[in-house]
Amino acid sequence: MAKLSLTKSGSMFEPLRLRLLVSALFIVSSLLSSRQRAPQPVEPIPSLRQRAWQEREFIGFVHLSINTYTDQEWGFGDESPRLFNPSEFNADSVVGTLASAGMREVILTAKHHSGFCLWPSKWTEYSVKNSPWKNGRGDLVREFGKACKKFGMAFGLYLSPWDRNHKDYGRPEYIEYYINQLRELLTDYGEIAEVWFDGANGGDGFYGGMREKHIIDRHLYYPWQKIWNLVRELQPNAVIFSDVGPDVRWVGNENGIADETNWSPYSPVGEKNDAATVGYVRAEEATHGHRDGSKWIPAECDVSIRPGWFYHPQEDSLVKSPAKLLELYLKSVGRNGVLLLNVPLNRSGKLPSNDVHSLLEFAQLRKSAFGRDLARGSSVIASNVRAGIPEFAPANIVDGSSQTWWATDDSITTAWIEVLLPTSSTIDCVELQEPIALGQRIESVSVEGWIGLAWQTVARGTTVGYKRLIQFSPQKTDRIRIRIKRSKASPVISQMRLYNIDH
Ligand code: FUL
Repeated sequence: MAKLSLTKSGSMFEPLRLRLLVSALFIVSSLLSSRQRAPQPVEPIPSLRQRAWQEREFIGFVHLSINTYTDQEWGFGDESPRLFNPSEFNADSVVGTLASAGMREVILTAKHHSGFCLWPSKWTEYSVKNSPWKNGRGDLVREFGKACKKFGMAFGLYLSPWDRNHKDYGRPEYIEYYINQLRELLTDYGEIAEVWFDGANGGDGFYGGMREKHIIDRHLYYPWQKIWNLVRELQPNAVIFSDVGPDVRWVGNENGIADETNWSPYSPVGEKNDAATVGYVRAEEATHGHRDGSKWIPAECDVSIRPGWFYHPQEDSLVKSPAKLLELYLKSVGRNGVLLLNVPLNRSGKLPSNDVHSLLEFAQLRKSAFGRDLARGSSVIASNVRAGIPEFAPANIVDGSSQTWWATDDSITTAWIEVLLPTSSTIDCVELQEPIALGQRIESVSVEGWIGLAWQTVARGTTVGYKRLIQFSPQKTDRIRIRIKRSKASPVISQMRLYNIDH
């Protein structure tokens, strides 16, 4: 009986099952073939945490320490913690202002070279717990972390590897101390998005009263791999910054500027063309990265809004202007980098008013420069479309989404893509984006405008990467063509935007 009913029910549902099976096979095979149809990534490629970091684009750096009260840049390590008193500090007001300026992450100098800690570390007495601020009960790291959460900002920490206060600096005991502090910061303060390992290391200092010079072997003293493994273990989403990555590299200068050619692939090289490490790297190579670099280590372009990193009253008149900040933005974010702009807190723990003014005006300038994309609504044609299918259509570059792309067939490494604007417009800047999940591919482009009755080259550029802004003298036109002249593999573009920056 049982057998009979099985056969019976089997025969009843067989055509349906067959249909289901056929449609499932169809879905799986079309998914597979669309995956095969997509261009293969060109190694190296970014991790998810690196992509999230790059998309933040504009990061704030906040320098505050005892230096703020002693008018120093590098505290010696013997300055009294009693000097530290940012009595009007309000984290919401600081972080809120940085958020209004368009920053999406804030990195705080939890400990600078003097060794003074902005949180009450249980591993040292040289911290806020021995300062008059909040009667020794304050915790800057805690307050910044909470405010960042409130304003939807990522939160990063700078923990100086060099410590001019610690008696054991230069000995193995200090490494234990350093790791304990790192563990404390990465355990007790919620989600940390970036850890900043500075390259300045070793020299003279207080060192618990010895007042000596402690020189360390940069290759041997810090167990970097172990330190980075700890970051991975405690904060798997955090990017690690240093001269050699592993996630984010120093751009090689403190002017906030990447080279026009800027590869995220990078193979760090030591100063004498030997092995590189933190504090020992050929800085000039970091400014452009390497076409054939073996690791994906994009550039972070750090710069201060003032000459110094810490607050000095005599620099109140030397705050960078909004126009200067826009120039830096174009030379960092607009060159496949991330802009890390330092704004120091003053002695009362506030953002100085000139700096706030400049920051907010800079935000306005960006809005006016990039608020209107003249390419939206254009029709787009290209010399080649991958497999001739809509999934890779040229129109994807003006749809406002970086999830869709124009791609060509695999054999193609030179191509053009042309945008026909809805109306003739004055244009002085092109923005291009590659979907970096597929690696960095494009090496050389030119921008052409249909002017008079002919195509004219209005600008040339090299690498694109996550974002490239190419400026040129204003051109009135209704047709812009991007020529890809060289590419490591078939070019893929996710977005193209057109602006009139200098209107
Ligand atoms: C440098 C430090 O020595 C400066 O004081 C500052 O913190 C800057 C961001 O990094 O290496």
